[in-house]
Amino acid sequence: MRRSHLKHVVWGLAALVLVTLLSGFSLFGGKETPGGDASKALVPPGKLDEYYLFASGGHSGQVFVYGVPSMRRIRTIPVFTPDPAWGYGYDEETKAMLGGLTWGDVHHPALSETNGEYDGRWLFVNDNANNRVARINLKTFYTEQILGPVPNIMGPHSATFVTPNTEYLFMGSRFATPVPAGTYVPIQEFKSKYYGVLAGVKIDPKSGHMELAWELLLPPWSFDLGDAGKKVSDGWYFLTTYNTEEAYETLEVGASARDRDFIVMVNWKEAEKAAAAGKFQTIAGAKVIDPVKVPGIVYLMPVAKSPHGVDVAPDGRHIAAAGKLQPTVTVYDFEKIKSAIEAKKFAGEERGLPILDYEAVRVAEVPVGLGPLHTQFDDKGYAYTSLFIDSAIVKWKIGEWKVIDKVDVHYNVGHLCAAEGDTTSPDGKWLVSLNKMAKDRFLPVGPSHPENLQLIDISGDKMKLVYESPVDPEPHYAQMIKADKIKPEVVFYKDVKRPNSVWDPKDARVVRKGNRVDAYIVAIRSRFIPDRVEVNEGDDVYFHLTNNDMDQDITHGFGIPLYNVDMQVEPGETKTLHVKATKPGVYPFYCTNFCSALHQEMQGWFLVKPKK
Ligand code: CUK
Ligand code: CUA
Repeated sequence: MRRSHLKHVVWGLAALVLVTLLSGFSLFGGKETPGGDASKALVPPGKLDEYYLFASGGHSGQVFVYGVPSMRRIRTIPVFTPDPAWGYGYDEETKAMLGGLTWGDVHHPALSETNGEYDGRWLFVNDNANNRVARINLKTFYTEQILGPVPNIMGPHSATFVTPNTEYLFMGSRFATPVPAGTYVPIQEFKSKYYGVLAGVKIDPKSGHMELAWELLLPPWSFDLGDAGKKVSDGWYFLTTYNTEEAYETLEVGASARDRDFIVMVNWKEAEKAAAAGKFQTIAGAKVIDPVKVPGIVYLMPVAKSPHGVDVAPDGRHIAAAGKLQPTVTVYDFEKIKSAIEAKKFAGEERGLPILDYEAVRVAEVPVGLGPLHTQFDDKGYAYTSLFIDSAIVKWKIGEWKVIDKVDVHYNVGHLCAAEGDTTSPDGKWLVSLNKMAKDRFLPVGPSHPENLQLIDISGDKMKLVYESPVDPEPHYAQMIKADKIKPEVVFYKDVKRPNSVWDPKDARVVRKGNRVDAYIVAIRSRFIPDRVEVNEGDDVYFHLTNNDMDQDITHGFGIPLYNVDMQVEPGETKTLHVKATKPGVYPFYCTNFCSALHQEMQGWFLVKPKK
């Protein structure tokens, strides 16, 4: 056996052992579980929390909103999944936004930023399943836009991490596929005809509107996590990769064979210029740039095999890549990266993309422990890294590169989230550990346990576990923003020009045009006006409901039994619900959201006359 072969076998075996460890949750259960100092999390009734925590809901397709430090769950925001509690996906507007898809896989929420600080305007999230991103308006906590499915990209896991002035968010593909999506190419041609893609999504600074600007055609690697540069590294985007082996079978071994993968660095300002200069081919309507043909956009930095998180420190200068299969965090210095690029200090290339010399750009390999995944930062120059296998969080200092504190979490932490943690000035104070397993921490609810959000006080020298909160599947990442930065609306704007609104009961009406019936209905405690809509079997019926109770928290619902519809209309809002009157009979429509002492009386009749 040739030596290089032997080396591969050894690495393959080592990888297999690590992979087994990674998936061996049960090996690490049952450790002593000290309680926390819950008094620090106490927010007395009637008092408000200091921070909002926005946690992704994973394959629930939702976003969960918590208050910190109480860890009280305040709201669930439906994004990619219909939710009758909000009528989301039932009324015409949100139904169109979902485009027939009924789930999504939300991994990484990103708060909008101005000058590298959260500005409290929007929250962006990705859908790893259906190649989409969404924007939530933090004035209303409504999902306002869903962009996608974005062409050519498959599984945008490494999204949504916004740039310091919310110019862009990026979607990097986790799954290499032929392009455009929908193209069939035999899997044996994976290396030559499958691609990874990074999409640059431009965000309108005023409206937050997202638009696909350009894409980069990349090798068939898996792009895992990303982070935007800031301060000195502003203008760059960093991505971790795995499977630079380009394996397409038994990935758990095949994608872990090499001892090095890459951090991919993208100069998005150069990509923007290339798109403007027409240096692209159009694929499925997208401007696709080949970075091999347009140098200066993409560089590679060697990193220990199969890294997971990549996180840019508040100084913008230090970039931390967590090892996943190696017990270290590799830290790069952007000043060195810049010099290396300027001096063209390359250590060869891979697939035509220049590789920076590892020794020239790396400043430290911090020995942190087993299964490092993600890193967050505080206000004092400390970094906090989650250790999935060790079920712990370690604290280390930038510049000293050694662990100075460690706290157990319960159990198997994925991401962690520090107060204002992705900004240029984190707050310190609080850290939330997003644990994948809860096992013995809560009353059992069957074979599956909830996930566990654990609150850790990071204000002192020692990290202290304070509190914990169960959560439904499945937060991957979260961001925590100072509560006073968000100023939600009290009621919706009473827009008298809105075409389908009716503000005066005397304008309420039912209008027929052929087979189409439009019912313009006013909801006001505790009536629907009109309260009778009579149609013929087969009609297309549009219920336009305006909530004229301009009083906060007075929501009216509108549900029709057996027609499988429910919408929710907030004060000042008008929404439209369509039903095809396929079932003859008498169907009471009723208010589904408790609104007054006479809520039960808030009812009307949907009368469907049978065809003769
Ligand atoms: S993550 Cu998506 S697999 Cu570590 Cu950002 Cu959980
Ligand atoms: Cu309106 Cu209940």
